[in-house]
Amino acid sequence: MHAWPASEVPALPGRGRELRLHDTATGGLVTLDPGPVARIYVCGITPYDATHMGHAATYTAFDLVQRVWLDTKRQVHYVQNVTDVDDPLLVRAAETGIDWTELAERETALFREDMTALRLLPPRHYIGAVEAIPGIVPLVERLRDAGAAYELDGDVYFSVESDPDFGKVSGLDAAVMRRLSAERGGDPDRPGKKNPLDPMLWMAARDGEPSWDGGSLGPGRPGWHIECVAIALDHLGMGFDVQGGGSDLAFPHHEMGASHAQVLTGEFPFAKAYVHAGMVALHGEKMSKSKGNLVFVSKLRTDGVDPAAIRLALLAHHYRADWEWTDEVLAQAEARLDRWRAAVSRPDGPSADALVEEIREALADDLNAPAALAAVDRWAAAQEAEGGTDTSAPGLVSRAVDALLGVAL
Ligand code: 5CA
Ligand code: ZN
Repeated sequence: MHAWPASEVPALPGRGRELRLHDTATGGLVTLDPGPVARIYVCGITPYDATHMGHAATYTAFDLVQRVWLDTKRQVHYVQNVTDVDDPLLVRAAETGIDWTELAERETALFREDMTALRLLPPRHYIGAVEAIPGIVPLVERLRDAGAAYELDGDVYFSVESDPDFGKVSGLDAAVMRRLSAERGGDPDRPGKKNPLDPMLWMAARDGEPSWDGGSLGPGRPGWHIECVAIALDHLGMGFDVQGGGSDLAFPHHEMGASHAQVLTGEFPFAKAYVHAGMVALHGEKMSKSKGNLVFVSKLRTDGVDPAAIRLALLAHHYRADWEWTDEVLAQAEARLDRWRAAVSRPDGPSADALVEEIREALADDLNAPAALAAVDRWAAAQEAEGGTDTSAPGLVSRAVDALLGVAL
């Protein structure tokens, strides 16, 4: 699949700080130590509806990761998937009478436009589940042949007990895992499973549903977790730096993915850090396609909202916090954008060298975007109150806000 165009990332004087991120597996901050090429996998959308503010917030968090790394003069090898065949997509297609491939293509195209408008840097590899199937089948066969997977009425399940490190990503107890498995796409109550938590690797073809050649597995379609594992192993290999997504992916998705990969390769860990963004709510409930309480990026854009203001609204919240989208959040972001634009449109101003370092330090400290915004606010307030004589300052602020925060002033 093609991704979307990259916006320019201006180079800044000096060098950024090493990134510290909260890792779900260890429950604390880790200082990442990527090589010259940092490797990150961020779980992509299931394209059955448009991008909402929750998606946008999560992808913006991982965009900051890229920007901090780029500022340390590293390259970033970023991979993202599109779950372009899965139950929710097929259900929505059936409900609306739209062909499932058309629905997926339409919503993926809209996602690309939203990402471009929000200046989210594109992944180097943007891979659909369907195009990954030829790589998924041999992985499932290997797991089965190694005794780590078993068949149940033609479907193939992964045995969580085959991974001695199962449970280390989310650190949850079995009862919570079982509840989350039922809520998030698993089938803990299906009779005949060895362990209720075992996730499906390959689903045998169902009447009226799309299916693909599965070699010795028979025709069918892939399970959800193995999709991301196949794509990540193919493009990044084991031990990549960050696996990212919203907090609802910690279990079962990232837990199961890590287990699949660890059993397949005999290596540990799948990712060095598992990083999870908080959930954005609307009217007191998590924004979700299934509940339908959504604010869409594309709708705001159609209403004439500046994408830079949307981005500032997202950045005003720490990525790990759960927060609520309101009209007020957007209004505050629009006012901030106006203040910042006025401040950088003057020919001179207070020196901005310290500001650049403050933004760098804030973002390196577990992506503390609210602290970075507060630092820019202070510079803008000083500019408004007393101005300054540094003719390079407004340009430097524009470039820093663009390069590090992705906001075009
Ligand atoms: N295709 C899978 C990942 S492989 C999937 O979860 N797709 S999704 O469309 O449901 O979600 C895409 C990303 O947005 C995930 O990282 C998910 O955790 C995140 N997300 C979904 N809803 C919210 C929300 N309300 N707030 C924050 N992030 C969210
Ligand atoms: Zn995923």
